[in-house]
Formats: sequence, structure tokens, C-alpha cells
Amino acid sequence: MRDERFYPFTAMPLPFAYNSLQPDISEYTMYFHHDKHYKGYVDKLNALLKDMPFLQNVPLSELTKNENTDIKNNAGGVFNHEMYFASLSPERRPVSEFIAECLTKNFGSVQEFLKEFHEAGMSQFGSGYAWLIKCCGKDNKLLKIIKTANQDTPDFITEIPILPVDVWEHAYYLDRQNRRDIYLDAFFNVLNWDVIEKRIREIN
Ligand code: MN3
Repeated sequence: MRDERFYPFTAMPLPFAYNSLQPDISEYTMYFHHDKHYKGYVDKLNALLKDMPFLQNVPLSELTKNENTDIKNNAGGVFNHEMYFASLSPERRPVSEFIAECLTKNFGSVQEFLKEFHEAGMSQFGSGYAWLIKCCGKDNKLLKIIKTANQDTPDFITEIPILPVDVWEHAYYLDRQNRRDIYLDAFFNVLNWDVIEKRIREIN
């Protein structure tokens, strides 16, 4: 999942109502997370690129690897949040047969995947993300769980992002205070498995 869009970036609207993930994620959290944190990254990235014409036609996924730390962090903030929000849904649909098969093949069972993903989210020290990724290269087509710090992204070459979970405190502190574990359980209730399936199929 690369992102080929380039400057100027437009904030993606939240694909569902702010209050529709309740009680798993509150309206208050979704509003601040989307309208303040995420939009802040979009605005900051545009402001930085305004004075850097040589980066204005560089695609977003490439900007997340830029040597300029401000560009890299803000581009990562845009990419990671868009993927995170698009991975959520108020529909609470169960996993499809396809997803169950993929997860069972790679992790032993759907439950085991959820357990390992939860552990990765819990053990990311400080701010960052846990990811389900698809490996390309020598581990071709394997699904794996990795962690990234701050707004770093998977490498897009050997690690193709499928599903991120944001474990920055702003993702849960208003609702759960220090209980990241409860947030991670609630996150599993509102996953958009259709989108996750589409991402896995697209890079087959
Ligand atoms: Mn966030």
C-alpha cells in the first residue's frame, strides 16, 4: 500500500460519524484524534512543503522516508492516520472466511493473531504503532506483526502495511487513561475487515 498522492495534501474526512464507534472509541476521542492531531499533520506537512518546491511532487510514501526529520514525521503522521481511520468501521462485522484463512495460516488462528497483535501494541515502548504487514522479498507473502516508533512507517519495500494500530496516548487517554490494554481490546471490535481483506488481496 504505497500512497502516490503529493503536495498539496487534503485532509481525508472521517469515513463514519465521530460518535459511531461508541462505546469502543468515544466521539470526543475521534474528534480530537481526527480534527486536531491528524489534521495538524496535514497542515504542518503542507506548510513545510510550501517552501520546498523540489519535494512538491514527491509521493507521500516516499516523503515518510525523507532525510529531513520534520518532513518524515509529518508525512508519516498523515499516512499512518489515514490508514488507521480507514481501518475502522462502526459495522462490527465478523472476519470473512478469507481473512480467517489468512490469519490461521500465518498465526495459527484468528484468536492467536489478535493475541499477538495486542501484545505488540502493549509492548511498543512510548508512542508508535503495531502493524500487520505483508512481507515481500525472501519471506514473500507472509503476514507478520511489526512495531514502529513515533510516526515511522513500514519500509514499503519488504514490508507492505495492511493494518496499523495507533498506540500514541492521544488515541486512548481521554477514554481509557493509562489502560492501553482496554483500548486495544475495543479497537478489535471496530475493525473494518472488508478494507483489510481488500488490502491483502491487492498485493497478492
Ligand atoms: Mn494518532
